[in-house]
Amino acid sequence: MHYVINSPNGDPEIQTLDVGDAIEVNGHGTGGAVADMDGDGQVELLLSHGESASEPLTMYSVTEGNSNNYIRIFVKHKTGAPARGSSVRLFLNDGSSQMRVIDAGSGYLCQMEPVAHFGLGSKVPSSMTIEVRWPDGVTRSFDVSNQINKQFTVQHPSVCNGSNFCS
Ligand SMILES: [Ca+2]
Repeated sequence: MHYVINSPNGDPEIQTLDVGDAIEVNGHGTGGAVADMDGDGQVELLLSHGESASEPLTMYSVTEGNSNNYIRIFVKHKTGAPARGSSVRLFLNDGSSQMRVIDAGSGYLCQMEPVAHFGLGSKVPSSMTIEVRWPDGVTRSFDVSNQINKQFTVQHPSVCNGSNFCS
């Protein structure tokens, strides 16, 4: 498993992560996905197995980084369903940004949760904004400065219901 960090010169750098117990060498076809299964703001790793065989799922929780900060954005389609295919860009007051696409399909035997999860590490930004772009091209920006370590929902503008993240 690999992850991306910002190197000291600001360029993205890919590093290998020791997955520990999650190295599973037995089983038929295997898929992997990450999702926050217990709502604590850290994603768990889910592995599916089996193809046509009956084999159990396995779930792994991480033991590091439980004091890291995060922000999670659940973008809804105008029908109320998860807005798969939407993009969410998070801008921090330090000038950095991150982008996530609400997963429309991950790969063989797996599907990620339809939430834009942004890990912030130890950062506590004094201000944050997001720009959401739905698959129909509608784009809106929101101030999310007070949403650190939370998950919140962004409604499609055509079905605003008075929520904070709807315009
Ligand atoms: Ca979790």
